[in-house]
Amino acid sequence: MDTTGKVIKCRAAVLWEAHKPLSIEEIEVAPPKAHEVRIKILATGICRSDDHVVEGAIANQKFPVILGHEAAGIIESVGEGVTSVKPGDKVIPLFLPQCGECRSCVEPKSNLCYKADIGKHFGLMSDNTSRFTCKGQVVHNFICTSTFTEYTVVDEASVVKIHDDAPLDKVCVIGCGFSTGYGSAVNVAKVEAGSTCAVFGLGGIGLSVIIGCKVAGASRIIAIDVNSDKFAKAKELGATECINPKDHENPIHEVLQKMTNGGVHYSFECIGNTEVMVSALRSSHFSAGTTVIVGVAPSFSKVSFEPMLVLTGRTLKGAIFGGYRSKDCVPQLVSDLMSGKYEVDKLLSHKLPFNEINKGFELLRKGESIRTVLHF
Ligand code: CND
Ligand code: ZN
Ligand code: ZN
Repeated sequence: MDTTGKVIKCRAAVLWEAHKPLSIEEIEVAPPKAHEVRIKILATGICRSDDHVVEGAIANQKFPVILGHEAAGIIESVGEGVTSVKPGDKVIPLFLPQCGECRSCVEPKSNLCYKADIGKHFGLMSDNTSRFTCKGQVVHNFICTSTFTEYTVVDEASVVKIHDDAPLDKVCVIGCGFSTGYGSAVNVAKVEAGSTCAVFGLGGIGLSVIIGCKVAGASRIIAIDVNSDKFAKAKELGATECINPKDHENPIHEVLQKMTNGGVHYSFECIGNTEVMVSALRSSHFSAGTTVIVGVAPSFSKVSFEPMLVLTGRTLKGAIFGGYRSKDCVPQLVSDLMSGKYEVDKLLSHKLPFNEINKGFELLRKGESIRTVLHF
């Protein structure tokens, strides 16, 4: 049946308010307006950033909302003026858009397109309306994507065509976890061969940082987590040593300083914990070290440290989506995965039917899963 131009009724996981489970509902998805596309989502992963909204850590998110920002699917229909994709194309939705026209998109050093909703959480399309309704109520979107639904509508700047043969249940992780972590190592830190790295937090993001450090040729990759169950996988992916701060009396930065004779070259915070951000900074060499903040800390939280820590020459930086310009880079990341440059299988720990989405969140909270991929 041709659904072009029609409202589609389908299943979606609606979060009516923070601190509640997601609720599987029938929603209506309006057709795409000009420069928008409607996507049939076929696989979507659960990332900690989705859970931050459920936990209420992202304070300004508008409700009700359809979460999800790591996915792959097929274009169902396109709005007027859309030229980069057509119905039937395999695509990845981009939580970090690339409009190609704004100040960031024309600045060679930036990747944070002005169309991005990160930190703003307006949760609406560019005409300030939503394409989702449920029980007569407007439902907001989440960081330009909303993938916990059978169908979603996104701006053309927030979608990119990928290889026709791409395995969607794998490449969905390129929509966030893999690219964010891998890019933080290779683009943001620019890890060099022979260097020493420390990765704090071994979820989907931290493990992807490890993959990036290994591809870059780091000689030591020290993996840190309070959950030692995460160590086996970290080692399989390239960690050379694993440490649990709970096993040490001294602060973790002192342990790392000692282990590395004065600090690591690169440290990465992949948790979203402001104290660990400072530990990561203290773990790096006082003059040659670089620390990358990858984790998302709760809204309004503050990081505090003595300026001397950076005055001596350390670099502190952060990035969204691994510093990648999403439209330019995602198709290549998919092709590199298909040609075996890296593999993501170890990140995809669980697979669940969409209706069991709350179980997927539970697995993440209990530290049992890396990525749960939901299928429809
Ligand atoms: P996930 O929860 O899977 O992993 C976090 C890991 O940190 C777990 O293994 C925890 O056991 C561990 N941990 C928790 N507290 C500590 C601690 N004090 N010391 C050491 N280890 C600890 O999360 P994820 O990998 O899906 O996401 C990680 C962060 O990245 C999270 O904050 C998420 O919101 C953020 C993120 C950033 C971006 C971006 O573009 N920068 C995109 N998506 C997610
Ligand atoms: Zn994410
Ligand atoms: Zn832009």
